[in-house]
Amino acid sequence: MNVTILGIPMDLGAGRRGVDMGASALRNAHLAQTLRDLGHHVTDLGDVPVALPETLDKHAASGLVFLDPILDACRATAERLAALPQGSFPVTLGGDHSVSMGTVSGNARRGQPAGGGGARTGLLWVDAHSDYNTPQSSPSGNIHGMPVAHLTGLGDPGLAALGGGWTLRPEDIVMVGIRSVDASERGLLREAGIKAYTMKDVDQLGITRITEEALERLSGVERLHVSFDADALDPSVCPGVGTPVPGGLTYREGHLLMELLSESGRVTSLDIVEVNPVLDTRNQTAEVMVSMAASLLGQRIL
Ligand code: B3U
Ligand code: MN
Ligand code: MN
Repeated sequence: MNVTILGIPMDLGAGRRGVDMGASALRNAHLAQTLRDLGHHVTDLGDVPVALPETLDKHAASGLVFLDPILDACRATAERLAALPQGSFPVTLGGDHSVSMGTVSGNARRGQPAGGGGARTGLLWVDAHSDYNTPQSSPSGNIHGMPVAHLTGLGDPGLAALGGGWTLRPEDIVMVGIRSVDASERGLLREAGIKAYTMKDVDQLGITRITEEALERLSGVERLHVSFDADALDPSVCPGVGTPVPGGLTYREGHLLMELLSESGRVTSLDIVEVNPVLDTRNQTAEVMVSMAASLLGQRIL
């Protein structure tokens, strides 16, 4: 496969500094070479330009923290991804999870005529958090807790317009690993009818059944994007994250999920986000996330 790596070194959407170094940490953990060793043709496009928080006024034009520079970075990300050749498999490296408003929109728009919206896209959101807050519901005001809501057209009109008129259908979203949802966010998720597998579901049903159900539910989509937040995995596996939540996916559950998705042959793009080297132990989180990408992209034991 032609794999294209693109970094978005942004921590403007997070409450803590440091995830801007995540893309660099993943490269340092030999992402490109690992994927080349699996037989892929890998091109690294480098990073999308992202403003440094030290150079910015937090609340420049509106009430949302760093809204304008986040919009700029997401727009630039979406444009780069939309312009890639059809059939390439983008691996996008965050950055905090607000980058996914750009990655999902750009991947949906690739190969579509200008102004033609986007391809019907399924989203597998692997995360401790559902990231379905709007600016109104958010208790923190951090935009990395809001990307999925904006992808479905809710929230700030500028962020919701990143798809250029295209939005994600709530029925095309499946979440896995969820164990932290804010009270008003829960209501929004219910209203939208988004399918979310919590850690309770993981314990009761197991990853195999969940993956099968998710793929069945998403059987009608043309493209399938996996957005993998490192905090979906247990903090003992991935300590380098800004908002760790106990009781996460084990190393084995994470790999099994990626292996089953790989076997399905359905996934067309991947995000790796929320890796925070400042909080990590000897780059462990980046190394684990590179191994997850390898499982998704065909690594087999035998
Ligand atoms: N739901 C909380 C916490 C949070 C969401 N995503 C992360 N943290 N990484 C919020 O701020 O919206
Ligand atoms: Mn997230
Ligand atoms: Mn998270």
